[in-house]
Amino acid sequence: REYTVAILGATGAVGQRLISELEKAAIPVKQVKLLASKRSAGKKLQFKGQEITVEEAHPDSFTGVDLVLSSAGGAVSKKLLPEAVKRGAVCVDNTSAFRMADDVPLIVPGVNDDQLVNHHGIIANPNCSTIQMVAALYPLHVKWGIKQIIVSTYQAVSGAGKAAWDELLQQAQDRLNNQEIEAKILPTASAKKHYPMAFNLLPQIDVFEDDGYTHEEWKMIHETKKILFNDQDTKQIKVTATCVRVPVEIGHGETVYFTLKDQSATAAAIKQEIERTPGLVLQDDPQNQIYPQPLLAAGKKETFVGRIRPDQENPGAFNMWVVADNLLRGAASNTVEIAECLVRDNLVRVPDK
Ligand code: A2P
Ligand code: 11C
Repeated sequence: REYTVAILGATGAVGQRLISELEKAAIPVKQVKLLASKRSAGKKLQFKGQEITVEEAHPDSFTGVDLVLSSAGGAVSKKLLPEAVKRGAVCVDNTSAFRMADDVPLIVPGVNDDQLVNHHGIIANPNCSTIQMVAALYPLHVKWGIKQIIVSTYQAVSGAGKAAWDELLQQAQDRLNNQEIEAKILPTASAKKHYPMAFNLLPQIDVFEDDGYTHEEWKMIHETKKILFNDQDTKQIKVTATCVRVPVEIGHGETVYFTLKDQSATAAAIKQEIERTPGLVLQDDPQNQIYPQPLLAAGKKETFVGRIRPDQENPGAFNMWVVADNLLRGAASNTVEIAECLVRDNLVRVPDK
């Protein structure tokens, strides 16, 4: 079987990578449709050396489409993906629009792709900072059982989209030219106030919830529980997060403190598990200053793990440092890998209600 694939948000930071990941994917592609907003209609992009004209996305764009890979923001997904499903397309969505819905599997391939069989037309790709943490913790969870996670993130600006990324570069240039810095987008476009990102740190990603946590922190907590525990007895695992935006272009970093149920784990055994898990790369040699860095992870699909060490005070507790390309591992590669699993398992079909 060959598939007609639509990429929704094809002109965005993630959308461009969806195109290049689909080019390399184990998916027989019959035709590709590139969809974006009215602003981009008529723009030409390439797929496997062939020129394709970007079209404005509307419900009928999905007629005849088998598979949608979407990354055009939550509001666009909410409006258009149910229309795509109505027209028979299976959608892998990179936004937060449907992630916590009961009938929507939230998938990290290699961790819980066995859940794909339960889909009803929409499959959600988790938040980028959740994916890399869950990918690194999963083999440890299988072997020793995770009890608690305390994570702090150092997140690149590209996570906030192309316009935010451009804003950082402009601010850095203006600062070096001794010109005034303008802040219009970060920490998040919908916020009342905007602050400079260049040469600064912003402890706000997305909007604040009433409890004082940001929505990004909320996502890390709840998505992690849904993925690792499939919503069953999520009280078994405690997760808390602090998310910080840093002036890095690509690559989220995370310090992850975790405690294990089985106290027989050692740092050496944890390193061995990381090393033998496909998709994870161990970079952990302090004597030779080997550790993961965003500049080294950018452009790669793997999750990089290092600085693994036991807590000196609490038995069964460890610290580690996890880095991944947020646009690839945290978004486009994960989405395309989900699509590959759907093709592999013959699940590119919308089940009858
Ligand atoms: P466009 O380039 O035409 O604005 P990013 O996350 O990098 O900001 O990218 C967002 C993506 O979502 C872009 O491809 C953008 O297209 C697309 N997009 C934004 N609004 C809409 C919309 N109303 N309908 C379809 N695509 C949209
Ligand atoms: C960021 N993690 O770095 C966000 C971007 O829920 O898919 C991804 C938002 C999401 O700003």
